[in-house]
Amino acid sequence: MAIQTLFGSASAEPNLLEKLKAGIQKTRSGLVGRIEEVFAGQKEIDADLLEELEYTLITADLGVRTVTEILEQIRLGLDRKSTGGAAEIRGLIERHLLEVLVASDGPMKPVSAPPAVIMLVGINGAGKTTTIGKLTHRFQSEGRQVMLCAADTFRAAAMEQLQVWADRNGVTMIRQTQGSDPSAVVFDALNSAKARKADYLIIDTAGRLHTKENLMAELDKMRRTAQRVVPGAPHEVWLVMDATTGQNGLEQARKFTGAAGVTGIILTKLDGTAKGGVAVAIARELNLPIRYVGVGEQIGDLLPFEPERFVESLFEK
Ligand SMILES: Nc1nc2c(ncn2[C@@H]2O[C@H](COP(=O)(O)OP(=O)(O)OP(=O)(O)O)[C@@H](O)[C@H]2O)c(=O)[nH]1
Ligand SMILES: [Mg+2]
Repeated sequence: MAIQTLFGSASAEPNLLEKLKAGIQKTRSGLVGRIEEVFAGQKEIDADLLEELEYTLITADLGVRTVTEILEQIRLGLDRKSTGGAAEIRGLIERHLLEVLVASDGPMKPVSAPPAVIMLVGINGAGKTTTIGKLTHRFQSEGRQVMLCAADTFRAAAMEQLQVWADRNGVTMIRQTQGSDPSAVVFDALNSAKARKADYLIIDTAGRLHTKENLMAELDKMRRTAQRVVPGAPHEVWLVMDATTGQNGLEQARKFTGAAGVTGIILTKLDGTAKGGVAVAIARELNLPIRYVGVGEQIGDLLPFEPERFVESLFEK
């Protein structure tokens, strides 16, 4: 089993599927477990049962459009007598979720000359800084040299928090004093990363509300600064989204994708919610690939996302 990286594919850890299953256990029981319950003891698939099924899918936060399509397909199948039992309906749901996730998925554009510059953006507390700590660990285990850029110069203790992750991973972090212009830190860090021939430079940004236009413009300035030092940078801008916020996060996300040139999603805190189905709604509504999912607070709790593996980990017994 291989996983995709910005420098080509790498071999995945052998127990990736098991880790994913454990990480999304709440969603497994909240979605697939409840689908089983809907069918349990029912001999006939009638209107009541379909309504209950619809309710279950909606509560799992899959998104109304996807749920409506699934129900239409089931009804059509029943009319034509091509869909009969629980197993078939379950298979139909699984296939449809995969189809939706695949439609917004796509490979990362490989970076030909390092440093690969990745910027993480998102609202306050989504998990950006923690995710950078985990990404660093992951990239290092893929044999890459990583550097960090502390461009959250706003919040007190933000730089210290990132420094803890830098120390834990034994990597260099570029910082300035609190309150300095984030773009100036980006400029310094990119030059450093170039000089030291780092493979990755990961930029931590301050959490911000999508409604603050000056702060959104600041992200754009950081991108333009990066571009001046390393053509093509930032190669990836990942929007970090908290899965427990569910579909309420979609409106914020749309603003970020518009203002910050987001290229992919990292969905955090999947371990803490039964509404992990929101991955489907997010990928679909933003039409962006999900790159990683966060399944805990520890350094190893960030897993690469891949539609087939995700759906399999949800439905596999
Ligand atoms: N359970 C769980 N907790 C997580 C996950 N990712 C992050 N967290 C926790 O979420 C909290 C916020 O994480 P941060 O990394 O500080 O979030 P941030 O986006 O950098 O926050 P700001 O810099 O304030 O915008 C911390 O307590 C993390 O440990 C995850 O995948 N699962
Ligand atoms: Mg942070």
